[in-house]
Amino acid sequence: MSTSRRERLPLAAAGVVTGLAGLAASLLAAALLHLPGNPVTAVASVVRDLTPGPVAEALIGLVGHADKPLLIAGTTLVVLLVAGAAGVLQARSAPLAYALLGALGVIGFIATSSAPGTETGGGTGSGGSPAAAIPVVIGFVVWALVLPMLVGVAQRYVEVRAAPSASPAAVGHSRRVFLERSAIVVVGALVLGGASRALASGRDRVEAAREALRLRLGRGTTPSGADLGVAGQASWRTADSDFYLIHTALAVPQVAPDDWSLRIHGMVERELTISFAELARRERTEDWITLCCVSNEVGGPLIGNAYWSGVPIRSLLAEAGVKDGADAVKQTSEDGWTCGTPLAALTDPDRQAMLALGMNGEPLPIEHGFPVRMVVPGLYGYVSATKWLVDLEVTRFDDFAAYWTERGWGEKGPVKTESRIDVPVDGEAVDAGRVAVAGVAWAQHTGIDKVEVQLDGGSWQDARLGTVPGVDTWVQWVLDTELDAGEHTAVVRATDRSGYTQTAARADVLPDGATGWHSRTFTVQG
Ligand SMILES: Nc1nc2c(c(=O)[nH]1)N[C@H]1C(S)=C(S)[C@@H](COP(=O)(O)O)O[C@H]1N2
Ligand SMILES: [Mo]
Repeated sequence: MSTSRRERLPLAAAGVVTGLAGLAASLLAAALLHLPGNPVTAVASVVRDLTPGPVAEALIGLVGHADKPLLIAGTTLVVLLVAGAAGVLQARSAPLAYALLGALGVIGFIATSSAPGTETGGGTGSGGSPAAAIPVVIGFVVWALVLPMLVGVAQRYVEVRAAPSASPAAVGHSRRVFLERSAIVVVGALVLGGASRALASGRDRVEAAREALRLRLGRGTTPSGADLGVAGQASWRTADSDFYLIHTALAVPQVAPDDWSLRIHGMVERELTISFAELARRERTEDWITLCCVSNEVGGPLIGNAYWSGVPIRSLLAEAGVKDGADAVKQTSEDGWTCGTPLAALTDPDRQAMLALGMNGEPLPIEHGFPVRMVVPGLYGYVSATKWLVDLEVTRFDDFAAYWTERGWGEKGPVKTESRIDVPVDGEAVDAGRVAVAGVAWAQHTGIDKVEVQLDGGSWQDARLGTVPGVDTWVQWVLDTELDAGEHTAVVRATDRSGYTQTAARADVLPDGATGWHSRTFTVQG
């Protein structure tokens, strides 16, 4: 049964209106979750990335700086057209309409999850980026709920109008019902859209405040010889955009410096409350420090090295006056996450534990804890690196449990000595001749003494180490070797400056960090 154009129009209109509602709902969800993008911008950026270079250049030549708004408008238009088609389809076959919507949802899902995202929830680390998919799912649900309702009244109107016996009053009534319902959905969509704009401007406001800060932060110069420059090896300094992200917050807290203050209390002589301006005026410390996550599997990516600038925690604790008997500092973030750090690690004059304001020469990126986070050399992030820090309580380990320790993770989290092979990657086919096996090794606050590589079960060979500025960072290593054609396996192990050589015994990340040797198997081409 084919529908005429006259019949299709109200159905398509119902579909488009429903599409608006779905889009508005997913924009609002994205804004509520403080995600960096939303399904529309994600799809638009995939379209941009898939557009062949010359075509993109020609288009940009044509429209100039309007390219981004046009891309987003174009993507929105396509989504609404598909939504209109789904409206027409819904009247004939609901499953087909949902399949069409579902396909659109899947595209949105793939686009959002391929955009650089955040690891949230689930353990202190690993896992996909579930938050990024939530807006797509919410948009889809709203769409799927509104569609049958609106198409139903549109269809009723079409039928009444087409019936030979219909009175003008009956036609008018069904039209009115259809228009009223559509208007309600449109108004709802506008309200949701407006709310999402308002929320997004909250993030923009904090971002603007961040960019307006003038903190005189050192960027740090990579020591010469630290970067061995092997292709595929993790760069010694981790760029902010490549730095792993771990937090339980689904919505990244948005804290403007002017609204921030830190309370230091508990077992202290004098309780302190410090504003951001006061903190920024204090004496600073800066250092290269490698941060890693206890959830990092052997060979995993949850580690990064940056130049951090901030205020020594030691000086603040001294000012507050720590009372006898305390052995821990409990931290609380703006979003209520908690962690506990051994007091000794924070008062140790040889350890640059800091309230960090800067990362690689810029104010902290919002998702890395803006405006203030903790950084403590030598400890896993979950027991030391509180982001969006607002509260420090001097206390005793016996008197509290922190977020992850309540969930079975170790109370104290000193970083375990580990090493990782970056190249060759597993299954890689490398050219015959000299092969560089290279990676990183770390034992923060102890330092790496030696890295050894074992090829095909042979003897351990010393790798060449990059230079490091101290004991708090990872070190790059490389072994240049000649290998015959065929399959090869490389294993790496590090020895730290306490003389400890990494154990081969595999331990799971739970409760206090993985152990074991990382290995890679690759092929040398004949
Ligand atoms: N507020 C808050 N701070 C937090 C966390 C968190 O969930 N919430 N996770 C911690 C963990 S487990 C790690 S490994 C580090 C990660 O810091 P990054 O996201 O800047 O790499 O932050 C720590 N600080
Ligand atoms: Mo972590």
